[in-house]
Amino acid sequence: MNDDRLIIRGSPGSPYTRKMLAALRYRQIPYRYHQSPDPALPEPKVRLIPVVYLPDATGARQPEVDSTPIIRRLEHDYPHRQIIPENPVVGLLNALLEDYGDEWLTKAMFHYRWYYAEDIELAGAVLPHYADVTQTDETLQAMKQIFSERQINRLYVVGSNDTTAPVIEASYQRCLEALNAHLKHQPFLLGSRPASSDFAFYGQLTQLAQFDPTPSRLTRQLYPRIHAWVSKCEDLSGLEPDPDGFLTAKPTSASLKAIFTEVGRTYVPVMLANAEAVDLGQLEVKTKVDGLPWIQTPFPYQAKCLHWLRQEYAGLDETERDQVGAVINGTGCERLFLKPTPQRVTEDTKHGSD
Ligand SMILES: N[C@@H](CCC(=O)N[C@@H](CS)C(=O)NCC(=O)O)C(=O)O
Repeated sequence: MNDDRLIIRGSPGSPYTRKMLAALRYRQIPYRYHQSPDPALPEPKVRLIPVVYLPDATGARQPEVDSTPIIRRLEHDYPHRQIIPENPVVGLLNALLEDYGDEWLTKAMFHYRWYYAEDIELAGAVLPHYADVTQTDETLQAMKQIFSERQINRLYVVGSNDTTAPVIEASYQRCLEALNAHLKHQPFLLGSRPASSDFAFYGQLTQLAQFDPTPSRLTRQLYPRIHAWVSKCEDLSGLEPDPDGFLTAKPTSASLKAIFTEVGRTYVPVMLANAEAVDLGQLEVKTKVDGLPWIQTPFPYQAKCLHWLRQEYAGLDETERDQVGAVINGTGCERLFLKPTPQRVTEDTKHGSD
């Protein structure tokens, strides 16, 4: 039998896998979910999950990693129930929020999981089972040790350290506050239907709000609405989207602006400082976030993300830029687009976030 369902390989503990799966479910795209490698399928060049196997020009399945471009390719291949708003202004706002979810919220996710003893203990105990629940207790115990040590040693990748811990944690809490206030008015970030940015937030929050003890306790206690939102977003296959469900080009809601204010306060200075450090070949990113020091190893993939966002902004006409400005001016996000300097774009990709 010819099975042309899409194949996705990933793991329940991977926020980007959860992002991709939820997007596929909402989009009603038939898929097969593999939770371990299939020797019959090629491995991607960059060893990340999720891996989505997409047909090339000859119909052969090719492994692709990186949820953001994969989502855009699927918009083209399956033109129903789309999650990239057609309006270029709302599209840009969505791209920015998606990137914040993928590249900033993931710092909180990885930080909480591998920084505190209680969280390390749970992740270390549970995650190795995802490869195979029938492994012996001895093997699982050995995996716990190896995997935890490896991940703790990689905290530097997302910029989690003793200096940045207070910034990351305060930012997670403010993000929840802003999201909670926004969800009082509308079910999704950009209207009454979900966009790719919702799935980006959802992916990270499957772990932060529902798995890792420290951040999930906080989320459950203070923001039950967000806990529920995450559960609802898991399977939106039955939601009938209103064709006009995305915000119009002039989204004016104060609660949306508050989310962008949070983005501008944390993600923006770090993305700008990181891109500059990558561009200048520096060994350290050093900046201030919210008046507090931020130090991390440069992350070339995130410089590439900034480049993509600037490219999208550069494609807007004058009126559209003014409309974007009406939402983001004064939030700090406008700084991303002040000086579209050419970036040195490298071929690496990000890694290390589950
Ligand atoms: N930008 C990628 C990020 C994917 C990513 O970082 N995946 C993590 C798991 S959530 C990973 O595979 N890390 C490498 C590892 O754990 O070995 C995406 O959006 O898909």
